[in-house]
Amino acid sequence: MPKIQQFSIRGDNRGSLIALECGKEIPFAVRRAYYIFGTSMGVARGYHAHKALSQICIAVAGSCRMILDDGTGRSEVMLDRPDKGLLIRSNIWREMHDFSEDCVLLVLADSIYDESDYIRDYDHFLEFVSKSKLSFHPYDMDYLDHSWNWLNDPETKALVDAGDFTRAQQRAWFESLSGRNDYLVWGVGLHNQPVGVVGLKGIERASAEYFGYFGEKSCWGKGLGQQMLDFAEDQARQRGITLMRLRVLESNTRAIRLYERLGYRFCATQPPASVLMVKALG
Ligand code: T46
Repeated sequence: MPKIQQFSIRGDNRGSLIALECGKEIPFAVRRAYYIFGTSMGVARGYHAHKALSQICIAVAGSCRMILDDGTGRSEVMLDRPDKGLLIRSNIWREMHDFSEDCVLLVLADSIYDESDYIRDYDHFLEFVSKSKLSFHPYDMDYLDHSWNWLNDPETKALVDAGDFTRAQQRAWFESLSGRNDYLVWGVGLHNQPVGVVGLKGIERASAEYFGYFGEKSCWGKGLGQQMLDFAEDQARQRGITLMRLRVLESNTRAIRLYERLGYRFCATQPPASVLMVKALG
């Protein structure tokens, strides 16, 4: 579960230097930095999760032990080197222990401070993650039927920028899937109910285009989109894909904010109303 970013040390005979750039070593736009230091012996910190925040923690001096918990299991990471960054996404309970006297823990965050983003009670955290855990399934006839309804809703259709298609064309597309190696699609579920679709298209060699949407509007604005992207990126990495593209309507500012937060950068505009964003998968 813990994602460690290894940073390059640019050293010479005068000493060492580490440079961190957004979009390279830091997979999001940094909007805040803070550092924790002078922690008294035996004091533990943290004991909370974030609903949306992503952060990278670096022990630029000294060491501390981090415990991360995703609601299903715990893991530990010793942060004891300035060239090691620990990426902590949302919905992860964190605890910090065993601070060395000289520890300076630098934290780079993708948002400004917002107390309402904290979950400071462990039972509340467990409830929050279990309520909002998406599941991913083979795209079957049931999802095909749901997609028909979802993509015939004018609001969803406009947001997804889907063209017109008939039921027969949709069926022919579905039947073509098993023979294609440039296209992958999964159904997305919440509490065992179909709620959306996620996939990779235009797969060629090391690059692919991400697509995903929630057909069930009850899922909109709940901060669930990150799980779809995490899933698609994992699937892409497993297939040796190193460059992810995506297209989004310029007017879909909520989605653009999420993509930026997860490390996607504007690459080009796609007339009449879309933008192309890209991300190098680490
Ligand atoms: C996290 C871990 C790794 C602010 O006013 N602005 C800030 O940006 C932050 C981070 C904190 N504060 C205030 C809020 C509290 O009154 O500073 C005080 C200490 O914060 P907290 O008790 O949340 O500190 P930690 O060390 O338990 O947790 C911090 C971060 O809050 C948290 O996001 O992931 O470090």
